[in-house]
Amino acid sequence: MRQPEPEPQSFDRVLSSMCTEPHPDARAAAERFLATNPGDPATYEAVADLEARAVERLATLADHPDPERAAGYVTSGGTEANVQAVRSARNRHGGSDDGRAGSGVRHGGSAVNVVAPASAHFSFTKAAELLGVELRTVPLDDDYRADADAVAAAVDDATALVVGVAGSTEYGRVDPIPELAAIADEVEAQFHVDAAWGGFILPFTDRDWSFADAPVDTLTIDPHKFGQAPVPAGGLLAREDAALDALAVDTPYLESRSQATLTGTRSGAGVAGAVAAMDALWPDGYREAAERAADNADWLAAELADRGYDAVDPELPLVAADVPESEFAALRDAGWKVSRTGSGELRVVCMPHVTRSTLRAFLDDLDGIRR
Ligand code: 0PR
Repeated sequence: MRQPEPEPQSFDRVLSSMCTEPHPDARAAAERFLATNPGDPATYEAVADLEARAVERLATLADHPDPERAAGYVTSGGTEANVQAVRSARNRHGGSDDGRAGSGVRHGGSAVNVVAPASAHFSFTKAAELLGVELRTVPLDDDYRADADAVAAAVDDATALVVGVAGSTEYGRVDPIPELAAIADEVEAQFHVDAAWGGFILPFTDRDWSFADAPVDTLTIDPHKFGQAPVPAGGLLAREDAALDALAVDTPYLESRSQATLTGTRSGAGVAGAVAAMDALWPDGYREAAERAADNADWLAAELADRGYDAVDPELPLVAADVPESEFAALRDAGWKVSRTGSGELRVVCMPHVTRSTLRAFLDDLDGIRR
């Protein structure tokens, strides 16, 4: 007997996901390239060309000093990009600048370390476990950003990588990137910025740094989050080829000679979808989405504060507020897909599909629950 077709989750009440409705052009492009594999560029040449375009577009967005020469690739998501950034730094630590393992995992008998703020995504925990490096997490300042003094105190000669977050998962905070870059530079560590979510919003904010002027070595920036591309499409960008060279393994029976990606067969749909989304939306579409999201986040935070909730002032468009457990549970029961921070605040991620009228309906339900 035929089973009824399952329906995907509608985005109507999804308030704390970092995924969103893909742009229609991106959906169509993804479908066209469904059966291609950018992991074998000598066979699937068109998608390999598209991937080069994706990297150039991402590098332009991220203000890379020379987008045409940026290194990088379309990953399966932010997790893979972060794991690979750690792996590249580990392999380069103590070695020559042109890649391949220097002193490798060990440094004078102790494990190589990665220094990251407590706000770093849990993908860094996975990376540390997989790669046998020590993850040193340092406390945040009072406003949920990396505390640069604490980072400076945590680094040493065995530090292969310093991580900064530009758009943290829980509070949407941007770390003091230039300060962290300088600390990494002092101990000759690589510097990685995790802009998996924030990367498509940052160009439209006033910030005091960019890939071009802060010495950022690698950057995570995910089309499948605020880039409005279909899943799976993450992004790893590098200032120079050496970061990717440090990841390359030989591929004896493929026409292409080496592979720097973590996965072998990859989604051509992800690559094509990412390019189509960026072609359609960069820069005006992304600017509009970022500005609308920022307005919505400010509005929602103010509305929640008016109702007496302690709301964290949004930096990037993510609102956190201390809504009591019982009200949170009632909102979930009413079908709102909301989640909580580690310390229990309700989180609303103002993604492009989250409109003002959705937020009004959400507040109406909240008001009903409070009565
Ligand atoms: N870096 C940052 C700053 C992130 O926020 C995330 C994911 C990642 C890296 C990892 O990215 P991938 O999930 O693409 O590997 N942040 C969200 C989170 O963990 C991911 C998410 C997305 C969760 C959609 C739920 C959801 O519906 O909360």
